[in-house]
Amino acid sequence: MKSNAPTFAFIGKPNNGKSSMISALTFDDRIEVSKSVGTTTKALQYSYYYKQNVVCNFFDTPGFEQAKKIVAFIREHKSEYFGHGVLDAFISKYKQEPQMHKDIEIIHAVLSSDFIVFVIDVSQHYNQNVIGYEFEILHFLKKPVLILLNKIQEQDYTKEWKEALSKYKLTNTHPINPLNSSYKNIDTIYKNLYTVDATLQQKQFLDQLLHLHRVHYQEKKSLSAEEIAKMIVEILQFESVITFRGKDADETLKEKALKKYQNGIYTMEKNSKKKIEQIWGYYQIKVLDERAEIDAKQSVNLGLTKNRLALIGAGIGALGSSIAVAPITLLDGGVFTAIAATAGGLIGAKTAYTLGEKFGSYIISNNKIIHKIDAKNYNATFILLKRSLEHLYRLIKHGHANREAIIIPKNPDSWYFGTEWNFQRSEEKKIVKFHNNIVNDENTKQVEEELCELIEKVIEREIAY
Ligand SMILES: Nc1nc2c(ncn2[C@@H]2O[C@H](COP(=O)(O)OP(=O)(O)OP(=O)(O)O)[C@@H](O)[C@H]2O)c(=O)[nH]1
Ligand SMILES: [Mg+2]
Repeated sequence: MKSNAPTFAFIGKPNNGKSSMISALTFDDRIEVSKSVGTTTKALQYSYYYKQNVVCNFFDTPGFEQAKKIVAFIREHKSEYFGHGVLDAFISKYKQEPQMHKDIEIIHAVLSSDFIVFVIDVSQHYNQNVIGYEFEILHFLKKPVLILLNKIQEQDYTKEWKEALSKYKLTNTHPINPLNSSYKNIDTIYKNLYTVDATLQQKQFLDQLLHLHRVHYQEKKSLSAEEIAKMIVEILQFESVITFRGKDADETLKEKALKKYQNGIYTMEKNSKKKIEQIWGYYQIKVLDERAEIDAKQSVNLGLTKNRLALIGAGIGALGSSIAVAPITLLDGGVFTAIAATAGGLIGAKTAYTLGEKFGSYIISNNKIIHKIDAKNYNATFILLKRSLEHLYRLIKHGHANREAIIIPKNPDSWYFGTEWNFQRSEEKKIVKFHNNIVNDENTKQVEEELCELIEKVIEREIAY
């Protein structure tokens, strides 16, 4: 497949969105895109890989600078050569001249591609003097061309452009927006690529491209669900231990123990987020996570109320005194039930320990402070799940062509996954069952798989469509 993967050369005036298009199509933010004109300075090939195979190639190019000169050369010499030979002659003649290098690279890219994608900024008026020579080059090449009309949402001069294009028999035009990262939009762009005038054999590769891009997207959803489920299991099973000498643990030590537990959880979350960012091709765009710590506000917003938990049969009756620390009718994000220790005495709840207080519990036993999840804190799973889903939601909605930072606000009031209604009742039940099983170490593998399936469904329903 490698050598036969279809190759598309993206050409067009500077700043018209060529690199943005390739970035969106390859789901990769490592392609240079910027507001300034002339960002791409040489022709670069980006291969779209799926399972180590090249599915297709995209040539990103700068805009022609010497289009007029190229056209003059073609007009004067084309009768002396066969086919594209006149362009080879042009290259031979000018390859020593530094100011021609950019254009020669573009010619190389165009000649070695199966298809040409011409990106036009239709928020600008059509101007024959500015673009006419490019059209003439395209016309001369006689390669299958696809015209993508970009920035349509700014100003729309599509009509003028279409009229002008039709004079050069360039009629395969499609409006696009590389900044819209929805699956539907990207899939439409792939379907547009599919409309190029291709041979039977090329059509087979284009069929495959369309198919693989869809399979790939599906796979990213599954991988994300697996990663999130795995991370939650790890956190629910996580125990952090700190050993001390002497009779009792003092306050400083208790705080240290709690910090260790918190840091352990945050590290697991952070690593998981990083993996998800890579699954989705976010390597460079900054993710500004203002919600790093799990605090009371999040617990209240992301957890289920006591009534709702009771409604889905979470068996919260057993929580006892911890309910007393929960605000109003909300069962808090966590309960800090100090469990009677076999040795060393009992630690009272301290309001300063936010995470511990809302999330986990600890015991002191045999000169050890042991922190772990509170078995009855069902909301711990809801909180972790919603934090991960919010992160994924913000990544996917952002898109690769948009180079601004991705911001996850601290206050869950403005989160998509910040309401009570993100899950269906049956899903909430499954989440509670999952939590119960994991903390009691029962059917771990099976419930992890069930949670994974559930997450994938939520991703499909709420995020990636
Ligand atoms: N409003 C809007 N801006 C867009 C759209 N597509 C791209 N841009 C912006 O246009 C600017 C240029 O985009 P690039 O993708 O770097 O353009 P290019 O054609 O590769 O430019 P050069 O590399 O300079 O030739 C960036 O600031 C993009 O964010 C669009 O559909 N709408
Ligand atoms: Mg560019």
